[in-house]
Amino acid sequence: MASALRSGFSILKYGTVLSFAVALIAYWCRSPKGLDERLDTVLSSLLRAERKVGMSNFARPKVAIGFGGCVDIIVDGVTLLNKIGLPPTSQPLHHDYIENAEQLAQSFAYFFAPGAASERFVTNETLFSQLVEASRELPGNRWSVGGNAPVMAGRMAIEGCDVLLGGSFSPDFNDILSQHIRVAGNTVEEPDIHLILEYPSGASWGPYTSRRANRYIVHSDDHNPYLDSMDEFEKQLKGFEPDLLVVGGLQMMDSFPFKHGERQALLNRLARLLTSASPETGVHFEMASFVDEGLLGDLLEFVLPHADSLGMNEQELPNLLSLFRGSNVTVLSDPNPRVATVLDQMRELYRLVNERHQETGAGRRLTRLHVHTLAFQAMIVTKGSQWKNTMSAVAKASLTANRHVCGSADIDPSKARLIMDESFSVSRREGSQRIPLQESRPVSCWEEEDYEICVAPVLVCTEVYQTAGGGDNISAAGLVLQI
Ligand SMILES: *[C@@H]1O[C@H](CO)[C@@H](O)[C@H](O)[C@H]1NC(C)=O
Ligand SMILES: *[C@@H]1O[C@H](CO)[C@@H](O)[C@H](O)[C@H]1NC(C)=O
Ligand SMILES: CC(=O)N[C@H]1CO[C@H](CO)[C@@H](O)[C@@H]1O
Repeated sequence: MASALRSGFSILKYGTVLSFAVALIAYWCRSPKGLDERLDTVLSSLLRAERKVGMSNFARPKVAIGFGGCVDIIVDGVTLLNKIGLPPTSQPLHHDYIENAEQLAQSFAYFFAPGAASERFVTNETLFSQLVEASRELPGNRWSVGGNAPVMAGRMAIEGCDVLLGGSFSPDFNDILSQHIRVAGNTVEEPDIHLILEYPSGASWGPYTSRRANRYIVHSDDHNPYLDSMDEFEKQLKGFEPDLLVVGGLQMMDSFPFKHGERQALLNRLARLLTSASPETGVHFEMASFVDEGLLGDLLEFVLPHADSLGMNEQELPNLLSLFRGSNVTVLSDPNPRVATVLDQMRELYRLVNERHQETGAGRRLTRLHVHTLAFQAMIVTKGSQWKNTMSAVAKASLTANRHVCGSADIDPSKARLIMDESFSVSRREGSQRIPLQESRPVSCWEEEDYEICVAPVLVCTEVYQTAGGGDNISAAGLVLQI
């Protein structure tokens, strides 16, 4: 595995060549004339908003991030399925986990057509090894450091933070991490591998055409589900005194065949760790693609109550909300929701989480909720809470979405388009106010009840380099300006 890893990282260098190749197959969409100017203004205004708050040059904020990490192999999803000779299924179907090739085809088809992000555990190791082998041989594959925690850690380090990263990595993995990242965890010989099946908007697989660019992820982890870096992380956390503690990567526990009581025991320990965090340390939990109701129940009990801040995408928001309402998980939601719909869901989630907090009197109050979607970024921040610079943070999150997906720190307006409408309604309730999208002031912020809401349009990247890891980069970028 280690030698493969090395050759894999040499492939990383060809990333630019590759992004060009990916660009060619990506769905090409130029803004009609007239909109170009509007886009330029939105871009320069977002950049101005981002620059408004610089990071202090004196003290680097300290951020502790757990858990886990992996090696990502990124391939074109349809090319991979064709390579292993998996024919398109006639029956798109949701499966909580994947036991065989047919279920893989059904599950992929289910998310591919709407273009919804998804991540599934593969119980069949033979199948998973076959997929990994096939991906290795696929021309144009890329390898990179993956997992929510390392990606967020990387982004935070680039943005000027000192990071304590809880995860167990192989020695060559440690070598390529930023000098501003200190690892707390065990050394493992064979890192867990995640297979990222990317697809551009308009890609087709048999009868299915994807409505937007996204990815379908499969993994068969041995280390990550056990949060095996937690001990070491907890030890080092004491002396580190972070400004922010971030928890992510818990979806690796989803549908994993734990022994009875094992998962609860792990999450109970995590809850104790979170409880022991100083009140001055903000706690952020990054949601993910969860379908395991047992695990979700545990998260609501052991993790959510200890977070001041939550980050999630347009799939994860309705899922979490549904659980709070006492209903089942929602496996698939609209991948292109309207602003009003998302804001209503955010208000309700914010209210329900804080009502529960009041009832139980335990844990922390939720004071920050960040939702990233393809078309826009939205954030709720409680007035008078510790989170600063909400407007700039939302602008930065929006810019990061383009930078990540296009794979370039410099934003090229010819590779971007605005898909948010020219104005949006603040709620689906009748008679709600409409807010125009002003090019020269693209981030709209206003106050309601005890919180502020900010919404920023995303300059949606039209030449997709990579969607996987987007949420992590975006969430981390937003947080950096707020601590
Ligand atoms: C696991 O996958 C292999 C390879 O696709 C297949 O031959 C086998 O039947 C699968 N096992 C189960 C239990 O489905
Ligand atoms: C919710 O899940 C349960 C158990 O999986 C199932 O029996 C029930 O039909 C589901 N309800 C809805 C509304 O989907
Ligand atoms: C594609 C992209 O820009 N992703 C970035 C996400 O953040 C990591 C740091 O963890 C960068 O290395 C990636 O370039």
